[in-house]
Amino acid sequence: MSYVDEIIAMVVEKNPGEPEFHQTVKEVLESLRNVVEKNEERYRKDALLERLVNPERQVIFRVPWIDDQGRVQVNTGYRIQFNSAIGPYKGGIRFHPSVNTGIIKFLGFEQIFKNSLTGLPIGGGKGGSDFDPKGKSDREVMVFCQSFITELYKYLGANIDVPAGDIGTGAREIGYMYGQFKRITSSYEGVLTGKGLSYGGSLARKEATGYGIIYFAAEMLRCNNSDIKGKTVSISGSGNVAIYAIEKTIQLGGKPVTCSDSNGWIYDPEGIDVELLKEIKEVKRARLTEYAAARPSAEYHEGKGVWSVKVDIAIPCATQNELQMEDAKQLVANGCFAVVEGSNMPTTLEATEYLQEKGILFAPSKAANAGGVAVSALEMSQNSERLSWSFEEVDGRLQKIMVDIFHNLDDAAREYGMEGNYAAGANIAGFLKVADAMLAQGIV
Ligand code: NDP
Ligand code: 2IT
Repeated sequence: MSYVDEIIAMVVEKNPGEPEFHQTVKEVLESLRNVVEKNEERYRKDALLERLVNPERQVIFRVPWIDDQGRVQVNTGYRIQFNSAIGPYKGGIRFHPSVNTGIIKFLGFEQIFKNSLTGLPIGGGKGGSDFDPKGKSDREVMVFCQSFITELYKYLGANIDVPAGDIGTGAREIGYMYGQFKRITSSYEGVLTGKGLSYGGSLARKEATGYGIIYFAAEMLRCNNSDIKGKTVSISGSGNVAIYAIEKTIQLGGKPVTCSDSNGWIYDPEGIDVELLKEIKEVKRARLTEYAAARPSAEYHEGKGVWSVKVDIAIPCATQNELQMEDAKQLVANGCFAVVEGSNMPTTLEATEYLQEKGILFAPSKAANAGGVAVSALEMSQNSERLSWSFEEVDGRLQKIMVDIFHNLDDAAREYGMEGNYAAGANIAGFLKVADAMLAQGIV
């Protein structure tokens, strides 16, 4: 059995009931076959792949809190510090009822390579809880966040582990966690990113993931003799990532015609009204039915269906495995020519293979959505030097980072004989830097 196959089999055996983690390990390691074969002796000697797929540290803890009825609620908290070869652990915190060990492990593993691709000194980590902020009062969210960080703070630090937002965790939650961290430690440090602008946050962090996705897409299209201008685009989700991907698409002359939440989806043939969407999601925290009610051109549909709309470009921005084989077939049949992954691992393995076989331009999430964590790393830099950069400064750096990521993975794919396979290029380029650092640092 090859080294790669041995490791995949070991991961499946040693991590039962964690299908998302198996999926990412398979996806990454399969595309590293050529690289691993070239260096097999050295990698085996140092058990490089065994160490890569085993998190450096995993913390799982109880999060008790009291709801508005005076009842005690108990959730589970997680932080997986996956790899610190190139910098302190860095990655988001997800609050969603579906969160479990396998989901946090998949997100943490992806984060290692994503963070490496940014070119900035950040290692990979991820955390979260099965807590659902939806429908909770502000007080309930606050006391939950305080309880969560009261346990987790022991493992955090500006040079140790720096969490940020993800699904269900935005500026409100980061603020409550930051306040409690500061209270417990008496230390004012850049220990979380995505902070509010009045207490150490970075301009353009809120926009960074969505804008970065579109900057990446624009460069990929440019290098394939195309353009976003004049293209129709389907986007899923209606959270932080979706909203700013929609906004930048419009700014670059494209027309986003869909968005979704966990209840249903919108088709708006005149183009999504992003200001209305922001008002409903960021201010009112309401459902998409309100969008349809306020916008005569929009249709609201219950359930799933965003990928059934005829578009040129599809950009999933909600959650993992939201774009499946049937969706991929429908997109191709409708003439879609590019899929840009905004959410983490939105496309199943078989749907990815199908899209690639059909010659669809396919931008993998660990590259396309790296703008969020990249600007988080810029927030860390600003906190370290106790200065704040202008929006233009941060946005300019973000654009350059996204363009550089595209060329880095495009070059890596070519060098290893997989031209145009951007998913493989991202895995190879991300891996090589981390592997080099791990080998240099000895058996740790
Ligand atoms: P938000 O919580 O702001 O928004 C998530 C959106 O996706 C909501 O519209 C939500 O609907 C929908 N959604 C979430 N889970 C499901 C589900 N199981 N089924 C259907 N719809 C769902 O999160 P973000 O926008 O921050 O994150 C979106 C994706 O982008 C995630 O994969 C995240 O990991 C990834 N990402 C985020 C980054 C960031 O900086 N925030 C950076 C890089 C990647 P509803 O409100 O009804 O639940
Ligand atoms: O998936 C991700 O890259 C994030 N949720 C952002 C992580 C971060 O540290 O900004």
